[in-house]
Order: sequence, then structure tokens, then C-alpha cells
Amino acid sequence: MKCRKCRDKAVINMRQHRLALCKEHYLDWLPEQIEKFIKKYSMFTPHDRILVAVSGGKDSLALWDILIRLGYQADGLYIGLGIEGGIGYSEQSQLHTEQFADQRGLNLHVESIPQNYGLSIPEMFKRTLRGNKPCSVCGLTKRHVMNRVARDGGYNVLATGHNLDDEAAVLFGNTLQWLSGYLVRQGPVLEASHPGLARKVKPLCRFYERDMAAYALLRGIEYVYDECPYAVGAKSIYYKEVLNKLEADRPGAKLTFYLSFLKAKQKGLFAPDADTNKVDLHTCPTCGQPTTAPIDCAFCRLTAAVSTSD
Ligand code: Q46
Ligand code: ZN
Ligand code: ZN
Repeated sequence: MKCRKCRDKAVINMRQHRLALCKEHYLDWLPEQIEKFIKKYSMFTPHDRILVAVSGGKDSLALWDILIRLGYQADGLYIGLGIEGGIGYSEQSQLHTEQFADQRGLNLHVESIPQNYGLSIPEMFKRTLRGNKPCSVCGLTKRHVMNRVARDGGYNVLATGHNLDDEAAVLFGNTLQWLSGYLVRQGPVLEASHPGLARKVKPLCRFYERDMAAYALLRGIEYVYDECPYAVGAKSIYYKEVLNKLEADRPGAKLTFYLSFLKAKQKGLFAPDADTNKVDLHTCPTCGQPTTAPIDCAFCRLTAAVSTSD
């Protein structure tokens, strides 16, 4: 297989785009495509200050690398969750993230949940038994910390490395149950709903996981290969497998599924009705973040509950 641009040996063949490219052309092509997508959805401009949530995995590190190569002002945020899982998961992912930032002279914020709150995510989960695994405690905590660091650091954009496979799996799950509230909010950009909150963007959400892995590999980015041990058995992984079967028979099916959803949204198919659109947000008296709760926000109630449950 030859590169379409220079006829050298291709290193990647993207069946969904009917495009094969050599290493050099691929490493230019992908950031160009991502930049087009960033502009199409008016995610941010070179004047914005972007905080990239980095987990030590291929997608978020590749995203950070690409934003820097494209000339954006992007700093990183790593949140240490204190997850061991027999593989030193948090330790390994922090190591890769710090090495990545050091080697490139980038600015990385590191927040440790066990240090800040006295308990790791699995320990918090054991005390609250919120959900059937630590993920709901984890999601709530990560959202809170990301908002706080973005607010305190004066970042107006918060970028995450969700790729097309992640987004298509979420969309599939939301569609199977017609979760209209989630469908309304799902998309490449979530505008800040409150002063002091950053706009949330997903610049990779129309790019295949496989293509992001190829980019990370070809750029020599060292990332943690293992997924979080608690991801095992997640519904989203099952949905990814189902979508991969579809993709194997019909290359491009995943991309069409997601992009058709975005088009339908643009046409107003999932326009929020007056009621769901009007959520009253208050300021949490303890942490100052916006919340729909009339009292403390869910995160402050969680930390209060775990600290008093000895
Ligand atoms: S939510 Fe759950 Fe993830 Fe947190 S506990 Fe691991 S799998 S890291 S995206
Ligand atoms: Zn080439
Ligand atoms: Zn709060």
C-alpha cells in the first residue's frame, strides 16, 4: 500500500476515508483535520487558555501534543485517583504524564485525590457505596477538580481526549434508552452554563481510536497501555465491541452514526424543550461551584459524608 500523497510506503490505511498515508504525511494530516474540526465547532482560538485533562493514556497525550503543535496555549491537568488495581495504575499514568510534560517543557498541574481529600477513589467508594463500582464517585470528583483548577487558573476552555469510539459508544447507550436529557447535552462543545465555568470541548470526538493510537505510536509518545481496572465490564466497552463488529462489515459506520447525530442535532431534532433547558443553578456555599442542589453541591456532600463515616 502506497501513500496517496508521495507514493512512499504507507503506514496507515484509513478504510473509512479510503486514504493511505506514510508516516510523515499522516503526522501532518491528522492535526490538520483536527484543526478543521476545532474551527467548524468554534471550540477555541489561539487567544483562549486551554486546560487539557490528561490521564496518561494515548488520546489525551496525543491531544495535548497536537494542540501544542497547532500553536494553541494548552496546559495539562493530571488527577491522581489513587487506583492501584494490581498494576499500579495511577502511579504509572502519572509517571507517563509527567515525563511527557517534562520532555516538552509543558506546564502540568497535578492534583492528588488521596492527598487533597485523605482517601483514594476506591476508598471513597467503599465508604459511600454510591453505584456498584467507584466510577460514579470518580466521575463526580474528576468533574469537580477539573472545574476548580480551570476556574482558579483562569482557563476558559477545558479539553478532554474522548475519541470517536468513546463518543459513538455513549451515543449508542443513550439512544438505546432514548435518554433525551443526555442526547441534548452530548456533542463536541458544551458551553459554560455559569460564570466561572470553562467551556468543555472534545476535539478528538470524530477521530477513530485506532487513528489516535497510530498517531501516538508514530510520534513516539509513551503512554500507559492499561485501562483503569474498573473499566472492565463497563457497558461502554460492550457497546464499543458491538460498534466494532458493525464497522468491520461497513467501514465508516461508526463515523456516520455519530456525524448523522450531530447533523440531526443541528437541524433541531434534539432541541431542548423549555423545561429541561431551564435548570436553576445556585452557587455551592462550600466550594463556590454551580449546582442544581438547593444546598451544598453533590461533591461537597460526598466529601462531607466520607469524612464523617468512620
Ligand atoms: S471512571 Fe471508573 Fe474511569 Fe474512574 S474508576 Fe476508572 S473506569 S478512571 S474513565
Ligand atoms: Zn507520504
Ligand atoms: Zn460544593
